[in-house]
Amino acid sequence: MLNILIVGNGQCGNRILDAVNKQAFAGKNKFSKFYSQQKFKGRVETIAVNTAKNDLKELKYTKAKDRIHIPHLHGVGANRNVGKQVFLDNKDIIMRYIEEKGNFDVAFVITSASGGTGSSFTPMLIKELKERYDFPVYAIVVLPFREEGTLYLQNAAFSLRDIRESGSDGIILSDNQFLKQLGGNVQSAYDGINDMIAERILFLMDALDSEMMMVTDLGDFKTVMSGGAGIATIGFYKSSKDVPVKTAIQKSLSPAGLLFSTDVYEEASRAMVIIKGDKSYLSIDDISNEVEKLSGAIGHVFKGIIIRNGVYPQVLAVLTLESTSELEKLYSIAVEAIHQERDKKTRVETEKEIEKAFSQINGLEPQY
Ligand SMILES: Nc1nc2c(ncn2[C@@H]2O[C@H](COP(=O)(O)OP(=O)(O)OP(=O)(O)O)[C@@H](O)[C@H]2O)c(=O)[nH]1
Ligand SMILES: [Mg+2]
Repeated sequence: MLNILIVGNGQCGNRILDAVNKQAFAGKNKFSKFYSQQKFKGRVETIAVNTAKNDLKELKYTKAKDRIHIPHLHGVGANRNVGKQVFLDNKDIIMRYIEEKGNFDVAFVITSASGGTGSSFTPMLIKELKERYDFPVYAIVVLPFREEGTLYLQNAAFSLRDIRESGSDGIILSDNQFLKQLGGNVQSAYDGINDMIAERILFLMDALDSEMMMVTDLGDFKTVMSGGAGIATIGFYKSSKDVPVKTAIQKSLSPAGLLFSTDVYEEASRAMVIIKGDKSYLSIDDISNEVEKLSGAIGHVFKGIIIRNGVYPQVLAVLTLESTSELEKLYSIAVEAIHQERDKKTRVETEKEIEKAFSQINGLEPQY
């Protein structure tokens, strides 16, 4: 049985955490969150951290005692420098809170890369966790829509670098832009994306903590995540009818199954593929063939099988990447954004001219 810590930082992190709690409580009655056991097999502690009280209030499935409000007016307004200072000022409160939650075998920290609070708290929190504890810490990071503006783009570029340098054991990427096709308006797109990420996190926890026919465990996950460039993503497919398991595996690795744009066969470095379902749907030969295709292309692939009676085939694929052309593209847009902001700043400085203009009326009063 694993002890798992999941922290959601900032609005995006909070909301994905809430989606995890929602799905973990699914099927229980509506008051279950107040007293009943979670559906997780291991012990899972979830903590939502935010500077904005309203973001925390909006959560529906995360217990009030699992929310940490760091008072700072209304968030940090996408300013990561402010966010870093606020974290430092409140580090002891946050770390004490985690300490009191007991021992853990693994932690996940969820955040957007582009806001202010989550993207600045996350690398600093991971650094603290790594200094104090021995367990691995993984970041689950949401990339912005590319048209969200220059500040978000530059935050994404710097925060990803900070998270990578924080000592984190790996970064799992999910990309709002890539997943945009999912929903109509922004809110329903967010909800859809959050549910997708939550479903994968729960599947992963199940896979690391199950009595499986063919086993993958935390050790395998660590090995996968340590491969490649420290960047990973997750593929998933859940069939609603009896599709051949081979097709389900292929779909989990196809663009429609992934959280982030990559050509798995070109860019992946290591993988863990977990198949869940009723025994009658899971042909071991087909599974082996399909997994061998992947390992032939990329290297090592861990394979796990979870038998669940009456369940149609479901596949989760954790993939670490050794290169990513999509991230390179994001960084070149971010660089443009940084230049744009810098130019604007120098323009604003030359606008001190305006002060000069104003100074001409110093000492004068309007005459009527
Ligand atoms: N997938 C997903 N993305 C979200 C959600 N909420 C916000 N985002 C994305 O997150 C980024 C903004 O970051 P937030 O998490 O809102 O910012 P924050 O950490 O609260 O920081 P401040 O508000 O600046 O203090 C944008 O790129 C949004 O598109 C959500 O519920 N789901
Ligand atoms: Mg916020």
